Amino acid sequence: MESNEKVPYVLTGKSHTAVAVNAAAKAGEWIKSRLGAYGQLATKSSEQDLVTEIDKGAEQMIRRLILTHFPDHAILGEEGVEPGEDASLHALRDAADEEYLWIIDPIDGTTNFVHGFPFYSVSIALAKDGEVVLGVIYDPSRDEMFVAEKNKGAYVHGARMAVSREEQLSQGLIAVGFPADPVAKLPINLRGIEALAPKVRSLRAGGSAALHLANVAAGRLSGYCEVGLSVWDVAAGALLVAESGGQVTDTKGEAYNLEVRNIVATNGGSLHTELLTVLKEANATGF
Ligand code: 2AM
Ligand code: CA
Repeated sequence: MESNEKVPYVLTGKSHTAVAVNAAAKAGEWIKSRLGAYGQLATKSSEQDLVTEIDKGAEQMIRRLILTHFPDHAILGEEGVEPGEDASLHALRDAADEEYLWIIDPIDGTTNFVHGFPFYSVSIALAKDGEVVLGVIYDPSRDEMFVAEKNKGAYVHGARMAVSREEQLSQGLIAVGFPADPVAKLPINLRGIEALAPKVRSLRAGGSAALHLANVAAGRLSGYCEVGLSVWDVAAGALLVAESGGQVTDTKGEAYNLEVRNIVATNGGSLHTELLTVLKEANATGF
């Protein structure tokens, strides 16, 4: 192989992890190749909630790859579910009895993808008996593959990841979000943003929940919080953060589970507690 030739993310064998990594890499490469050529743009639950043919095509691609290897597994994908909060919760509850449930977001950060802003990702998680055991997030723009297996740590480019070490919010770089629901969720997040801004080193809003979580896991962000997300936005990233030594809870401080929509993920410890307190005092937990 020539030294400048790209090494593809192809794992041999058909373990759950190999299939997830290969599916994320294949979908990610295709998505990136279609940047700026996404065809028709449609909206879902609101004017801010975008979907393209690339989202749907990528989900199909990932579904097919998974079912080729694991035909009896269940799949919950963003583009296979009706838009809206209740629909996604119902879909999750319908799948609650499945032993193996794959949870897919073919493009997390579709708005960025549409605008050509290079911060979007493919997110694939596998839950066994309702608990996430595998999380894979691929960032095509930076060609970074984030992989976590339950109790086996989290890796990027094959190197073990660890969360950052800031202990105080005042030293923290914290990511937040502007959710696609402008009526119910945006005002809650804005209260949190206003309360956090003067207390942190700085805030960032990249526009992909999954990539925020991957970057918390990699120690590049101290934490991330957002109210009103869906299971496919956070399932893989939650395991990445936990396996990197961080902490993932809802905005009340309860441990992460698949139904959590209001998320706080940090490097853990006192910074996590501080962030929860700020959100509570600002009436920005979403509960
Ligand atoms: P998406 O690009 O897959 O839609 C940005 O704040 C985050 O919110 C992104 O991760 C984005 O994911 C997610 N998001 C966008 N629309 C959403 C919706 N209707 N419900 C929940 N999350 C949404
Ligand atoms: Ca999506």
